[in-house]
Amino acid sequence: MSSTENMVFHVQPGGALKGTFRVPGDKSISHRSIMLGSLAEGVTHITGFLEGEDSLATLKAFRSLGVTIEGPEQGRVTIQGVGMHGLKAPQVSLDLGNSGTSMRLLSGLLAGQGLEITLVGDSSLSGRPMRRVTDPLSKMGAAVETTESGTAPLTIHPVNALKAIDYELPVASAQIKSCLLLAGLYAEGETRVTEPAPTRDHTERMLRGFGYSVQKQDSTISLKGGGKLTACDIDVPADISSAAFFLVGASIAPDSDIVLQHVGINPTRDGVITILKLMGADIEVMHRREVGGEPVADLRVRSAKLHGIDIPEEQVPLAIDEFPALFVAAVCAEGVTRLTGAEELRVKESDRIQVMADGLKALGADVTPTPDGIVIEGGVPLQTGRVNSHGDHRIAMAFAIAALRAQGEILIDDCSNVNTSFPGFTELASGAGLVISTSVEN
Ligand code: SPQ
Repeated sequence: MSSTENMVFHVQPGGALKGTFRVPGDKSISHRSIMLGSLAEGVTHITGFLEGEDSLATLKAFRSLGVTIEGPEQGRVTIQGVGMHGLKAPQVSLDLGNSGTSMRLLSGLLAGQGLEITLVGDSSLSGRPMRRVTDPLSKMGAAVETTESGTAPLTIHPVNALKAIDYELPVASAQIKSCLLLAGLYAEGETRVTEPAPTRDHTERMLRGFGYSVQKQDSTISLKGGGKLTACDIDVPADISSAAFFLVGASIAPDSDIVLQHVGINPTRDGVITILKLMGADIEVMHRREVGGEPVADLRVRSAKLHGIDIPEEQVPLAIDEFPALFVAAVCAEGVTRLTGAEELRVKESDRIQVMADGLKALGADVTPTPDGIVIEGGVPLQTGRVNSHGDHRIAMAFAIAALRAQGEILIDDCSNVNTSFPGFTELASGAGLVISTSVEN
């Protein structure tokens, strides 16, 4: 498909979700597995790797940096680690597509390599704020250049050495934290990062899995530079952010009953379960286990009568990517749902507050965006209509599941980026009971 073509989802109203299935691998963990496997000594074997465009962009970037990577084949990837200092200068710019995680984490990981490297992205990624990483990196002695407006392309210039810093994150962001910890691997001294609220901790967990010592005291995470990573095997669980569409879909569609297998339920990612349960959802967490340092479970979800809530602010970073789906749950709930403290949603792949509010209004819902959240008056039936996802994968999938409770067909424009995080979404959703088809318009 060319970038000028429009992939449209056509979703028929109603239906129920049924069955037992596994959604694709966790995007955040897949990115990190390639990054740390590449820098490790020895061979890393990954299973359950997400074969989506975002994690593939990270994989291709490391190939361009001289790492031999086999796969992915049915989620299996083998990395011949080059060690902490084995990366080579790429011949071309590294194209990270739509992936904020790739760009922000790589800017830190590459800042101390002594190589000249340019990172580029698509139009959405080129509009997202990058000074949040380049400012603290420059305090470490890195030379990472942005455009005048603080966006990509980013050019990383070689520097002699990085020095550790003690940094308080101005926003709760796992990408800034991870960027600085990865730069800290190459810094002299102890890098310390303090978070205003807990954010996903996959980088810390995986560094420990590769044998690197990472300390955590209260809200401060620290590590010393100059160590090494030792290859290991990684089993990537199913992505709770992809599971979220089915958690919401099965909750709102009458007569639904599904089991989502092997879902990562890391406590820094499980806000969607907490919030849906507060709204009255029927979610059973079964067979809890730990796989490679990450908690995993099967989730049984049955339809339930949801009610509106004030979403606790401490849950916001723990559910940050699940709000497009949660807004759909709130529209189908009785009463008012209020979200506050979520201004970060405005700087994702799209402005997720505005784009969701525009689309939900077009479908007849009663929603009012606010600077840091939204107020949703639930219980107003969704009508037929056409909405625009603005190339944001999570918006496209949220509107697709909204059709389960709509009174007519929903058409969704600009859906090709669903492949960034959830390849095979339409097939899997159809198998579960959503009546969805696609067309391509010029
Ligand atoms: O990678 P990208 O584009 O930033 O992806 C998103 C998503 O919805 O898939 C955000 F738009 O997830 C981020 C998430 O919001 C992935 C992530 C990570 O893997 O560290 C952390 C979060 O971002 P942030 O800015 O809050 O740190």
